[in-house]
Amino acid sequence: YKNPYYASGRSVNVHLFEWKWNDIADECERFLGPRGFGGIQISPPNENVVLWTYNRPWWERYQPMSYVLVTRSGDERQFADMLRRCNNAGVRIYVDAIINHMTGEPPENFGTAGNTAVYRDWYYPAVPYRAEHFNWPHCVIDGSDYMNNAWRVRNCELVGLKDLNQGHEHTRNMIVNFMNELIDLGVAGFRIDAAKHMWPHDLRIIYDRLHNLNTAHGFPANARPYIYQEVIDYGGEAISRDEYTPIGAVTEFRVGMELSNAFRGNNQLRWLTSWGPQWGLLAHSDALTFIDNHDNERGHGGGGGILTYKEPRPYKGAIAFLLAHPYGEPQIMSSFDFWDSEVGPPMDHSGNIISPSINSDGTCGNGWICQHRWRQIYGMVAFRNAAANTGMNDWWDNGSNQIAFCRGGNAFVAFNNDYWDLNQNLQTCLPTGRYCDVISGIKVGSTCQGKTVTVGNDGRAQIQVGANEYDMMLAIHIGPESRL
Ligand code: QV4
Repeated sequence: YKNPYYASGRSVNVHLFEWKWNDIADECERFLGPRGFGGIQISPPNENVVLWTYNRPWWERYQPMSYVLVTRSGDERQFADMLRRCNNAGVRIYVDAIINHMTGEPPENFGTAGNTAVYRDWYYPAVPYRAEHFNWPHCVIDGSDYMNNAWRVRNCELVGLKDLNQGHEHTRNMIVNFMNELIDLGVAGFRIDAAKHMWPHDLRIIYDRLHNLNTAHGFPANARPYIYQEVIDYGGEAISRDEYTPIGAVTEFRVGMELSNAFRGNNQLRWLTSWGPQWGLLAHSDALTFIDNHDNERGHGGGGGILTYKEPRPYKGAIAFLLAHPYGEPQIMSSFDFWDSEVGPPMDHSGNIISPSINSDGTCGNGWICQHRWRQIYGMVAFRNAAANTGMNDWWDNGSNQIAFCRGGNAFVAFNNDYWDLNQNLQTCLPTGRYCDVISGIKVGSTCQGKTVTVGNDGRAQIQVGANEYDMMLAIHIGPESRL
């Protein structure tokens, strides 16, 4: 369950938060496929309650009404078409699976596929679930439970969301059937929402009943779905991330916390020489790594202080480090613009999601941020692909916030988060030649629009990153995007 089964030569998962299936299919063919992205995390594909009361917040999708594949992102036909087109483009799809709970007791009672429920009776006819399929006695998690009561965190409701009992055979069957339908349609794996709120032994039974990935979509025989479980663990709680690593990968929230802290200038970059498990992080193969996610970029789910698109310079620095370093399986966020933590995606008066437009410079419009289309970010995706499975070597630092390292003999990166310029002769580990920095500009034909770096016979080059430059890093590699 810990292999994302990316197509060969690819890496990096991008969360296309609230995107429509048709737009994702287009994005796979016109951008993500050609740029070497490995996969996409999509918003929940199953029916959710419609909440006009709150002007259709993004979080209505975390309140399932049924497992019917109809949402604001599209219907089952569009979903299947997206899978076919993205898998053909070499880009895998991972589903955000909401299997801990159903709705709360919202003021409205219509789902995106037109189904209803009897909330007071825990009755969801379109699944079907009845009261006996939920955890009893009824209780709601208190803040203090996280510190001292693992049982209540798993058996009581998360913010009043009706809490399914994954120990019940019928409940498990409904969940397994839902997930297997998605696997058969071509998905490569799942983000398990609210995994902390479910018992690991119940989850294991569910995972073990999942089908192998669909070979008709290009997966190898006997491939198991990639599973990354949402467990927020900054330490000190009754439930630990380590209870979940025996059954799948886990979201490593400490990565975003530590790198946000460092790239904000609150911890010297030189300490990153030991980045990885020595920082108290999960083992490499257990960790799904990221800076921000859809919750903490807007202050949901606790743990503030995370860099987001709203602080672009340090954010891009942190993401560049995340993608340059071999540790973990990285994911990047692709957001819509928001001014309020509850507001949903760009939509028209009927509640239909408005598609992102693509500007002439390749960035997005219509309210979509599209971090994955930022040059500094997609440039680092190509860097990571060129680095392939090499390790980190030839670390250099100035004893402060200027650092540099190589990825085998394939790639080189330098960062300058000091208030003075970086201007050093450094070992790049690259073959002699000229390279285009993928941060300050792109290569167009055979010309470099950004900085050019000349590597000598000894692998060394003069590296310059001024303190007042637009970006704090420089990255070169052996791939066609950088080699001149
Ligand atoms: C309200 C009150 C509760 C009360 C309840 C009673 O706040 O105190 O008990 O009414 O009915 C929405 C509202 C929330 C409301 C709840 C139920 O925001 O105010 O409770 O609905 O009606 C997202 C949002 C939540 C949202 C939820 C469902 O973040 O605000 O709740 O969707 O729509 C912990 C968990 C972690 C979780 C994180 C947010 O350990 O698992 O909190 N993260 C995941 C997702 C997240 C999602 C959920 C879990 C739930 O990433 O996006 O919550 O699926 O850290």
